[in-house]
Amino acid sequence: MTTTPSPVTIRATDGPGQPERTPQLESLYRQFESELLVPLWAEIGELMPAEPHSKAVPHLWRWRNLMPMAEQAGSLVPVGRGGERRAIALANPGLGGRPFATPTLWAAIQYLKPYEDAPVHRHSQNAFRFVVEGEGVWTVVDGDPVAMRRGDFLPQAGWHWHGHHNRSDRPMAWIDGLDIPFQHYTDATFFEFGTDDVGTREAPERSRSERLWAHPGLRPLTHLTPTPATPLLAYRWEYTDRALSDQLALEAEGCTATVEPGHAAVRYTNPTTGGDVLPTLRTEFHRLAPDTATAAVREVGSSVFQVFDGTGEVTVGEARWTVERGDLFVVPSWTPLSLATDTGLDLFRFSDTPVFERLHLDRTYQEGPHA
Ligand code: GTQ
Ligand code: FE2
Repeated sequence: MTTTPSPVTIRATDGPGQPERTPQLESLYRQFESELLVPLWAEIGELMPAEPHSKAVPHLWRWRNLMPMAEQAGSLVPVGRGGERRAIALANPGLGGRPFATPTLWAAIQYLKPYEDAPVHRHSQNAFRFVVEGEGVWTVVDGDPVAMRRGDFLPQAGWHWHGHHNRSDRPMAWIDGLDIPFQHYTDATFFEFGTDDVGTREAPERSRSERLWAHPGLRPLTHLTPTPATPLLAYRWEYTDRALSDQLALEAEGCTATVEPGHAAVRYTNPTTGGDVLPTLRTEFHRLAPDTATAAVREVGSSVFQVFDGTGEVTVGEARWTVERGDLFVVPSWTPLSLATDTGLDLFRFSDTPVFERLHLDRTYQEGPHA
């Protein structure tokens, strides 16, 4: 008779509070294994550490390496029903080869050739696009065509129909952020196919969502009920850029406007609540003035950054990189992050912080000033 090996392996460990390793103990452990039981004392160090030790590691992906591969995918890989998107995900080296940038976040480069369509679908995952270069693609969300251009942030809440359409004679690449790993690990994922064609060839300058919602401080009286995700489908670069340059100018005039000297920052928000744009994702834009260094900060939860402009030095835990336009890097939970720049540095950031805040598991720790 063959016995199926137990998926449980108990490692005997030494140390305070650990049992003496006798043959009787080994025999008890084999009984535990065959009955699918695991004692806390063998796992406590990993399961209940004093503070988070992420399996994800700090990592940097260079835009100048990603783009040529996205272009090659453009000539080798069709975009259509089944594969759905020509999207290439960042796989954190600490996460076992899964296409996950962090335990909760998906980050991918997506590429569409001239006049290509990515078919309509919807899913429970929350998503957004951020554009570091190029233009010409309209993302069509529930039939509303939204132009994508450099610097624009385009959120798209879960369970809304969406497809993408390249209206131009040039290819375009951008990044996608989604909560795919979070919904995967928690078994919360739903998905549905829509039409193969994005349906509309309209390419309006302004989407219907912007005409309704993109007026600062003005709420349409027809839409006074708060919604869990933002109804605004495009946060345009001209507003983000001006908000950040105004913060730095106000700081120079002696007003409190920056998070620390030379460090301007904005959060993209849902105009119906003032909270985060998407239930699971926080998105921000940070601008460091020339010759600025930030204090090291640790936070519960993970982030992905993309350099939008400028150059700088990024330190994440033990890792340190010199970064430039388009580069993407990961900050795992509770790993200190500090930034420094001579030239000035513009950074887009997304994180899973809303999940932790909602569950009252959020913590932040600011270390001393950056040396
Ligand atoms: O553009 O709809 O990177 O559904 C991953 C899943 C992009 C998208 C991704 C998606 C999309
Ligand atoms: Fe999608």
